[in-house]
Amino acid sequence: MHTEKDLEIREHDALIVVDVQNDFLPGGALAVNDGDAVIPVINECMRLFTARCLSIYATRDWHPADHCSFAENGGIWPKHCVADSSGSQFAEGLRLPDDVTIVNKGTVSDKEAYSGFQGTDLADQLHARGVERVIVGGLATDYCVLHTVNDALANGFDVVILMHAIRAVDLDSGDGDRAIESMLERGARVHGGFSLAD
Ligand code: VGL
Ligand code: ZN
Repeated sequence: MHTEKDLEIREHDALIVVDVQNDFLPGGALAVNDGDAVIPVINECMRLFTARCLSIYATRDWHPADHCSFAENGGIWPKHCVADSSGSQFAEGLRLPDDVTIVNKGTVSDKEAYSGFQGTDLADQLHARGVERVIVGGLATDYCVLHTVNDALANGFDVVILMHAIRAVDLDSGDGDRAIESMLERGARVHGGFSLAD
């Protein structure tokens, strides 16, 4: 569904890898079903970006231990991605390049921040590097991918979502599909695979 021909990666593209952290993987505190399936797809995409000297950003959920999103503090989520904990580390199999830019979010106790743009300088960094289009993959489709994509669009970037590089929490079944529909309605595009432009 929605899958178009392979994406051609080009100049002025940047890759945003959203929250591929242990707590969102099978066995983690807020495990996303099949979440580890995104890793090889994102690794391949990172390889192509690196070969082209294009920027790669990796967001991570980086919460204080008393974060408001945790059930023990009245929020809706189990305690997850506490800064520097093992659950907050990037997935072991994720092959981030040495020059990746890491973006921490959700770092303030009383503020939820699903988007990599919220409370960060990600938009400024992308604009400063002349980025026009962002390619997005990671976890989870219905929360941090959704909000990151919406903010990227609101900040004037074209957005491509890598369908094979996202997975949903699906607290209510269909949440992930509805998130994809709403991102498309706002102007995001979807691709199944990718290739290098000549
Ligand atoms: C996320 C729920 C809570 C996400 C982060 O990365 O999608 N979801 N915190
Ligand atoms: Zn969180």
